[in-house]
Amino acid sequence: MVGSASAVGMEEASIQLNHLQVDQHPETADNGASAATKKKKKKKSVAPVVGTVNIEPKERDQEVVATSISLQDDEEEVQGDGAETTKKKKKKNKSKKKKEQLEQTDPPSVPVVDLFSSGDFPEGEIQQYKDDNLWRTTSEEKREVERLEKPIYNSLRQAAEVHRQVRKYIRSILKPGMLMIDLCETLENTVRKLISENGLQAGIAFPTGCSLNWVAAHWTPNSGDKTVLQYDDVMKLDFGTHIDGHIVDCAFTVAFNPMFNPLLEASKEATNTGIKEAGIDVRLCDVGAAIQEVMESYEVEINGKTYQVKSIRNLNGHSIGSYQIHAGKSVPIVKGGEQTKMEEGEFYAIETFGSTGKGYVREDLECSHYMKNFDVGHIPLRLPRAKQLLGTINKHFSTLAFCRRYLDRLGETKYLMALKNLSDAGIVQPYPPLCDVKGSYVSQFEHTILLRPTCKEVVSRGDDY
Ligand code: HZE
Ligand code: MN
Ligand code: MN
Repeated sequence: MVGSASAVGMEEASIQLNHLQVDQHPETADNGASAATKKKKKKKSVAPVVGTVNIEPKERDQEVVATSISLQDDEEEVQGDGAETTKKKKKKNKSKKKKEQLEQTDPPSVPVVDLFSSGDFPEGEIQQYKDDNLWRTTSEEKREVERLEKPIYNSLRQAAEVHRQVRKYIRSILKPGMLMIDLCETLENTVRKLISENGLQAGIAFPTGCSLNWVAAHWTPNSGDKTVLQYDDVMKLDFGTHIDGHIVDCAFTVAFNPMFNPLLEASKEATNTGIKEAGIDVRLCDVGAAIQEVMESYEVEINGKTYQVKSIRNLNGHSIGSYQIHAGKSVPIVKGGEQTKMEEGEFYAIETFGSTGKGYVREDLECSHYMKNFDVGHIPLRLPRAKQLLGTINKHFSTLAFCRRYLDRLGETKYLMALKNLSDAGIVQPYPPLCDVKGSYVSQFEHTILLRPTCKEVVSRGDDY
């Protein structure tokens, strides 16, 4: 689970990701420049807990709330006798330098490291393993293993907190009529700010999927695309964040027309079922069967025709490794899958796709997503353009996925032939859009979960989904 040499790429062999340390602590920053407002009270909230036995997670450090009222640093709100609210200068107390708590702005601009001064990010939803009679929860041996893994969990929790804050903001600005490319750039720039983007150590884990209608996955606009979001669209927003290669892969579906609600509910509940079913020594096929059962219990009426929602049989969840979005194990979303078992310490993306179409996807449309093949070693290249492009890919993405827009913003031009050469050489894999039949509608929900030794943690869980 550590950034391997192949994750960095052989051309950058001198860089040892797992030995690099980001030194970006909030305390070292001069904290003045931020436009953030300050508040006096810490708002505490607790992660939701499910399962037969409630295990109290530790309190979240603080919940971030965007406010419309901004107070100056040296002002506080005072309620007078009348109804009017006034602003009053506080006495500055230099001896009592109380650390005041930063809160998020609207639009969000405060890096999440600055919002959690302890350096500890909130735990996700904790679930007890099914049929576990608490022995894992209490085992001193298991708890010891977890203490060693704490820095990795914390990195994932930071990435997840960024995901929650970004999706909350994006939902608030989503409207029919928006250019898809503007939506993506706003989302991506918000991730960059909140995660304190820093080379390969913190940033976007893969391109913003915003696949529409019968396109299930892996569509993002290429530069110049004029697609506009419509009232009757069903959009899957699938975006990823990472800290030190620890990836959060998490997605939801947006529809403005409430006629699609049952389709969205189907995949939301199917994903929650997959999460509940997942566990150490659980067979992947059992997760798939449980998911399909729930998914296909839903019906949706679209323009007067009723559909039984289908699980898309050739899409699945997957294990996640460091700098590796798909680490090799697939979590089916229909019955009849593999008998392979989930194992302690693994990370998974649990995702399900519900469809009114065939329930089967094929590659179609112009490609936007690409990723280096994780297992490929150093391959000498003679074509100078391909060699140069590979240098850019290694430096900026390593084995993380990227899209054409990301190459454009780095100043790369006329790279399509070089990209084709890298793909023909087996170095880079294209990931084209995955489509069900034209005219159908697909919904998706996805969370990243940790199979911790003592419990299951739904790290990307929020109050939204
Ligand atoms: C990208 C990207 C986002 C996923 C993948 C995902 C992905 C990665 C299959 C994948 C399977 C086609 C790729 C992905 C992404 N999200 N599964 O969530 F470029 F921007 C790898 C694979 N492989 C076969 N073995 C090699 C890896 O998604 C499938 C749905
Ligand atoms: Mn995803
Ligand atoms: Mn995924």
